[in-house]
Amino acid sequence: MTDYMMPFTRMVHLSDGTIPDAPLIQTRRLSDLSGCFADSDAENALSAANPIIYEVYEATQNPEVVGHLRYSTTVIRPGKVGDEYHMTRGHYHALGDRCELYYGLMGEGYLLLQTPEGEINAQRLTPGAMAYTPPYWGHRSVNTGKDNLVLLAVYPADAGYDYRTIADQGFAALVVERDGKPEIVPNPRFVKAGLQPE
Ligand code: M6P
Ligand code: ZN
Repeated sequence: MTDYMMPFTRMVHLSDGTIPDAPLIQTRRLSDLSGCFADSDAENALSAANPIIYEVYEATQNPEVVGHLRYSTTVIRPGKVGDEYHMTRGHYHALGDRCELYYGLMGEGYLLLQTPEGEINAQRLTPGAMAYTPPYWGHRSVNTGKDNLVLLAVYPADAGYDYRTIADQGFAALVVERDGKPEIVPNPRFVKAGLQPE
């Protein structure tokens, strides 16, 4: 007999992106993003304060199997480390052929994507923007605004996370402030897939 899972609804507070009855809330501080920002002196200067960079409100703990979806909101606080804007750690999916949809709720920024070979793509995130991460693209979101960047993410529940590749490679591009405006510039420390850092 079919074992029916019960339907459910979660409310997203449209004033701040929080999900009050989220079964899991993850808080990512600067120390959780150790080595992600390019300017290590700026990172060290902020290490005592260890600010919150973003929070993830997991709306489901659906089983991590094909057929299910998971969804969450991400709230990225405004700010920079050196001249690099606050961002998520970023990941590839453990099952590389799984995709993801982001829906911008508040604030402004970018969904920054890359292939393992280092092709970069940036999709602007604003309220109402639906940005699609196709299979095999690594992805991270970046807050370039003065307020929180809030987005809803929906993805196959069996996608999983590969953080290792980003930790080893870095991202091929950085989103930095230049003359008061965001610019996407090459990351000199990026390591292409299959190559060892010098
Ligand atoms: C989005 C989704 C989540 C992810 C979160 C933070 O909400 O992509 O799956 O966990 O962003 O990103 P990261 O896991 O890279 O820190
Ligand atoms: Zn993802």
